[in-house]
Amino acid sequence: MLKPRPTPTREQSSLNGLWSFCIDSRAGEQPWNAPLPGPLEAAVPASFNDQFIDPAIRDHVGWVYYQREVQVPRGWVGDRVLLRFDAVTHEAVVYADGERVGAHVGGYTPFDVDLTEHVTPGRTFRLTVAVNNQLTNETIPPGTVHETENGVRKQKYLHDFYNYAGIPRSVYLHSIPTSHVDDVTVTTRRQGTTGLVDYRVETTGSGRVTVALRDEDGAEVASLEGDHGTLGVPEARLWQPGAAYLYELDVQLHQEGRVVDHYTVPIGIRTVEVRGNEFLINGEPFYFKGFGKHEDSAVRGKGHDDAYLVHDTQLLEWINANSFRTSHYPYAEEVLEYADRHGIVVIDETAAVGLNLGVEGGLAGRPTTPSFSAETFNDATQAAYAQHVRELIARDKNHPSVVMWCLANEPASNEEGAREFFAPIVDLARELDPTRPLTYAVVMFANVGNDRIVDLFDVISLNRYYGWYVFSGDLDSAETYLRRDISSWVDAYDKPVMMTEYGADTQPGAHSIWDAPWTEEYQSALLAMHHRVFDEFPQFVGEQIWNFADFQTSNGIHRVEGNKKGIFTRDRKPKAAAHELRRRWRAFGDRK
Ligand code: GCB
Repeated sequence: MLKPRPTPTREQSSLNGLWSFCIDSRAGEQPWNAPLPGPLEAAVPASFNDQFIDPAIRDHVGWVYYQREVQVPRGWVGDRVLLRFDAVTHEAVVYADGERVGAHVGGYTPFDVDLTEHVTPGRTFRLTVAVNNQLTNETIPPGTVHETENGVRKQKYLHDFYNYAGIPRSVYLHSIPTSHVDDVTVTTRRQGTTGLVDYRVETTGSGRVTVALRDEDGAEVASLEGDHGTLGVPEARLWQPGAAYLYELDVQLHQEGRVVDHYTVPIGIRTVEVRGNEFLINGEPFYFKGFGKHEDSAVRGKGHDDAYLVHDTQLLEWINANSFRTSHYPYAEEVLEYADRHGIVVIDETAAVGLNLGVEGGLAGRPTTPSFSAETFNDATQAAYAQHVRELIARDKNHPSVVMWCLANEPASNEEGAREFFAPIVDLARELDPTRPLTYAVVMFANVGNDRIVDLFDVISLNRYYGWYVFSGDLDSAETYLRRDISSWVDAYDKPVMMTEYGADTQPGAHSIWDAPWTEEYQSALLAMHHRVFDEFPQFVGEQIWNFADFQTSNGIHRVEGNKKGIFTRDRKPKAAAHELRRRWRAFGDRK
């Protein structure tokens, strides 16, 4: 799925800004047939929840409506007119002047709605988007809705971040020519110092396809004719962690000697490979230093914000991190484009978080019902999951920053049915992208003895909370158990092992000279203990702390205004541990 981009044959107009807004109980019947009632407006892109002070809106469960007038540029006669939603969380139905023109399920991947037959260039139309924020056992991520004794609908979910919803990413009206480039897939290899760029172009409408590759100075370094082939780049500049280099693949579709469509894809020439217990980028061992993150900030919730993107990346550079995981869902595509340009390494995670009835809101419990069954996570859940993986890989396959897919966070990989549930998803991911390694984040109570799926994956990624949820305040015992746990994986598998989560909730300003949970000293001491242990294992390929910044969660007695495991506060101020990490990761240099 190609991101809309203005090119000589394509135009776009942003629909970001203020839209009329209304929740279903106040909207009346079929609100898409008329202007929405009431004075509310909501900003796009942003989650709607925290924009409003009314708790009935913030915690609303069900449908909400967004609406605005849209002007179709008069010059688009003869082109296809599309609407692009970069994300609508979690389900969308789209209406143009009251007519249903499209729908999509899945809150973190983009979709297009073709309006060509429904709108007229030069005229306006009323665009209404119905947005449903409900999670069920058949959505990704899953959840359940129930009604209180007082008749209030409540959304419950198993993941530990607030169920922000709405239109959190950009919306565009865009035009593409009738005959056009539908998709471009690029993979890269190396032969000595020559970079090989394998490409495949899909088109609608017949015609001649030409491709040209340009370097950062705009000089053409290779070109070919045909909808697939391999471009050779002598003395190729590689895309490297910390030293990005991007070429531009210029794709043109010609008919009768005329260029009818033109599209450009930034690409990086690099290889990724797992060999034994090493993770190799461009044939060199790579060690992940970084964080699990969230798309999360005050007021805008999960809304994408370029200023936070720039600032967060500055902080990653300041702290000497080289990577992050898009926990626990695909992030806005702008984030990956930025990582491509700035040499940041990304583990791209699906929204499959919470496929585990043994965990709730970050806490482990004892599952009363099996996670995988007809009533819980079933064939329909698996189908939604497969569709999500298809959409994620379609969107992100060409980003050089993405070096690995993380297919799930803390699934019930220890339960019966896990293998049947996940094996087809693993096969699908490998078929869609044979070039990138696969991993999933292993929950604390899935161990070498009871995990049923780890052999299907390439990298073992552990989420462990020694010193926090277990041995809280007892770092001595925590260290013993952590060492034993890592040893058990390292001994059992000839695969790279990394830590994708470890950390401690920390209230900035709380201090102690003893090992006291919640203090800044305790967070530092817990991390130092982990690092001591990691450094004993040559098979270890990375450390990603939970979390980059504090973030909002659902209510719970173990959460104080959300999860406080950030190394930075929610407004991105460093806690004491940030300075120590900065020193550790600076000293690391190119250790591996
Ligand atoms: C986890 C989850 C993460 C939580 C974290 C915690 O294992 O993967 O989403 O936020 O624990 O802090 O409890």
